[in-house]
Amino acid sequence: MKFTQVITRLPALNCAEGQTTADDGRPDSGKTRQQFFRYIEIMLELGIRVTILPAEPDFPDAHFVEDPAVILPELAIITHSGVLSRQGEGALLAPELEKYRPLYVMSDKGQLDGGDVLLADKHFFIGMTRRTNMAGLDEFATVVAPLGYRVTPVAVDSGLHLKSVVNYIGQNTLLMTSAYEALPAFAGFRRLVIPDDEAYAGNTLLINGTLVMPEGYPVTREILRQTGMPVVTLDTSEFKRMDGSLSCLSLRF
Ligand code: CIR
Repeated sequence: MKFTQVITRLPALNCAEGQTTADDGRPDSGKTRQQFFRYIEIMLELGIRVTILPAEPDFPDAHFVEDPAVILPELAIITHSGVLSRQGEGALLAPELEKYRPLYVMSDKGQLDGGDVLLADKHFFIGMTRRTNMAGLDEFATVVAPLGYRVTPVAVDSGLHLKSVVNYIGQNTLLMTSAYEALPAFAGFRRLVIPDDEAYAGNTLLINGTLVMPEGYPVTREILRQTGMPVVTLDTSEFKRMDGSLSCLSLRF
């Protein structure tokens, strides 16, 4: 999929107050912003138009814009997060998304975070996690199935979201850890398996033919280099402290 635009949000200075399971110290807000601006710079270098929304200190996770929404060519879906502190973020994004797409707002009957929504061509794989449940998947499916998308649940045993470690990098190829390699759901894909101690690098983004990956994962970098696509790395240490990675920092369309 060719992207022309991303929507992002400036990390709030109290971003350390967001949710996290990582036991890796609190992020520094100044360094978080530096890493965020490098991310923006990479997007601009790749020819993408970038929208930066203002920081939202009442929602210290709100710069992880991937979770409260999913953007498709046909519409945008505001999700219903599985964590209370993030449930207001969709309403903050809605006016921006409405500029580009008709909106569907999910009900509170189920839970779904965008970080669990992996799209490979016209097939959605949805991680079943602490943030996303079957009722959320079912409602999502009622919206996208009539548009020709398939929807398949994927059990996730560890980590925050499915896309924390499994991502589509084009040409029928998924990047993943070994835990997902034998899943029947992914049998039809070429699977590039990265070492467990580099699991964080499973969150690599394909942006118009370039792979954007976190810094410090040499084995994964070599695996990606062998795809023949250019690879760009950036330091994501502060986002990692908050369970965040590259895909969560933007909505791409
Ligand atoms: C959270 O726990 O919701 C945030 N601290 C991190 C969200 C990361 N989102 C993502 O990977 N899609």
